[in-house]
Amino acid sequence: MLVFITGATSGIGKSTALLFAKNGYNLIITGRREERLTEFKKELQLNYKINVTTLCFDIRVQAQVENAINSLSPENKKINILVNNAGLAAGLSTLQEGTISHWERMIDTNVKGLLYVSKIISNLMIENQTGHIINIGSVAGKEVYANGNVYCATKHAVDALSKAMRIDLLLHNIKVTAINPGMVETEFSIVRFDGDEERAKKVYNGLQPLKPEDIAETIFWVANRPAHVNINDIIIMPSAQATSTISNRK
Ligand code: NDP
Ligand code: 8X3
Repeated sequence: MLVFITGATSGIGKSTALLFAKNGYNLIITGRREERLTEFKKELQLNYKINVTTLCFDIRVQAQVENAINSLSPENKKINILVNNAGLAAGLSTLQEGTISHWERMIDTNVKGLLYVSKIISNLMIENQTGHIINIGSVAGKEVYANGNVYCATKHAVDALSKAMRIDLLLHNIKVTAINPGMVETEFSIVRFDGDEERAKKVYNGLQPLKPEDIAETIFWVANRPAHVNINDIIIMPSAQATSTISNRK
């Protein structure tokens, strides 16, 4: 079995790659940070008897996505599971005070990047008439919170695209699942606040957020349901978080 994971250099994507590796799946791991990909590949191949291929590309650039996936060997094009995980939030402010470059980064990564990857890989899956696409959405794709405007819009788009893909790929025996986490402690908030680690830490003050491993386990469980079962949609939250903005902080 072969799993293609976008954004495997950190956080949820990295934990997911590790869990699939531990269970003997071959991997294609992607991201922009080549050094991290190379190190991670070495670690995985040393510890588990699997094949790992790295693809370094910026998901926002369609030509890079296309060239990277087209460069795969015929064997590596037989992808069983695609985890559309690469994504980010940039900034947290009202729309009227928003930064246009932040908006473009989020839309280009979370929506357009996911589309570029999904188009090519769904066509590879169609050739084999089997596959499973797992999209990482967010609770921000289910509700809107103050100052979350464009990030929430991109994750609402992922929610809509997951539903659309499920319909479009139905006749090709390709499952589509959306997993929508609440707060997960990864590099997410550091990226959102442009590297401000102090501000990022405060997001999780007084509560236990999800760990990336929690999402990896959910992805792995979803991917291992029997052929006749599909999990359409999951919202997974820390026990201390009821909605995007209502949390039980000590
Ligand atoms: P991290 O910042 O830890 O990881 C993000 C991953 O996405 C990195 O591997 C990064 O790789 C990759 N990525 C970002 N931009 C690009 C790009 N332009 N091209 C290629 N790869 C890119 O965050 P998380 O693990 O938390 O985020 C993973 C997903 O989970 C995202 O879609 C996020 O929106 C979603 N999510 C996160 C939540 C959270 O609270 N953490 C909650 C709900 C959803 P590199 O920088 O090497 O390119
Ligand atoms: C990440 C969770 O609440 O920061 O998608 O939007 S949140």
